[in-house]
Amino acid sequence: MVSPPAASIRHLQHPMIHALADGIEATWQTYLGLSPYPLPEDLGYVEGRLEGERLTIENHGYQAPQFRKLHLELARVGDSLDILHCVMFPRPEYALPMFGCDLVGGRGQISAAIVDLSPVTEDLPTAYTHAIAGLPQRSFSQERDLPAWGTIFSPHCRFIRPTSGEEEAAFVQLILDYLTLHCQQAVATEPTPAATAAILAGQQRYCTQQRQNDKTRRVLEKAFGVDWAERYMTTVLFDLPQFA
Ligand code: BLA
Repeated sequence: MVSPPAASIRHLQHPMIHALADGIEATWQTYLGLSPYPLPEDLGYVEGRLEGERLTIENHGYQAPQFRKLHLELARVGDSLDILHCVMFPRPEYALPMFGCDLVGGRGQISAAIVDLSPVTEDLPTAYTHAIAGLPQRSFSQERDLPAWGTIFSPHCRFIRPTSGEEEAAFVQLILDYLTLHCQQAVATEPTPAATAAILAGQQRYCTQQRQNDKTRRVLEKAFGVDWAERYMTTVLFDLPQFA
């Protein structure tokens, strides 16, 4: 068991972000054997300034037998921008997709809510597509288009702008459904060491594409500078194992 920190910026964030952060951690605790993941020492909790506003970043890192790194990041720019970012990096002996989600919003409105189980080798395992097909159908009034770098995402990727508290709650549930089935599949998966090189290449491709998200990069560059943003994106947000 890993206890949540006593104080967390989620208490100040948009309620959708607070609810999802709690739900992600509860799901991890329920299904996975967690231990702490050491983040680069100076990057666990970070404060900077973005156009006169304070940018606060709070990182939570865990690992599990099937996962090299479970990363939940909460960030807040003044009172105007709230962010939740979560990526689960499987150990490279496990042929598992990448779970990723991002919530971005400000001033009471979430503008971007995205979740995917992204394949790293060919298509998603059939057990995943069956499990996803069994989930409740959910529709949202504002679907958003993926950016050009989003070639890594699966056909099951959902990207919306929620338009009501009901849609916010439904999207949190959709994300937790994807997360739950991923944890259930992962603990039932045997490692395949022979596939390690192909899996690592797929994770590398995922990270290369994600690092092209200029919207994320711009927020980090404005607050911390170009070099810091590059280091943060390559060592904390989208890193690979040291031996890769
Ligand atoms: C969009 N991400 C954004 C936006 C901002 C950030 C400001 C624009 C919001 C909007 O278009 O409404 C910022 N996101 C951040 C920052 C961090 C962050 C600063 O996570 C971390 C410090 N992004 C991810 C992951 C996915 C992802 C894991 O980190 C998907 C699995 C997707 N974010 C994503 C996408 C967009 C986005 C697809 C829209 C990009 C676009 O429309 O160009």
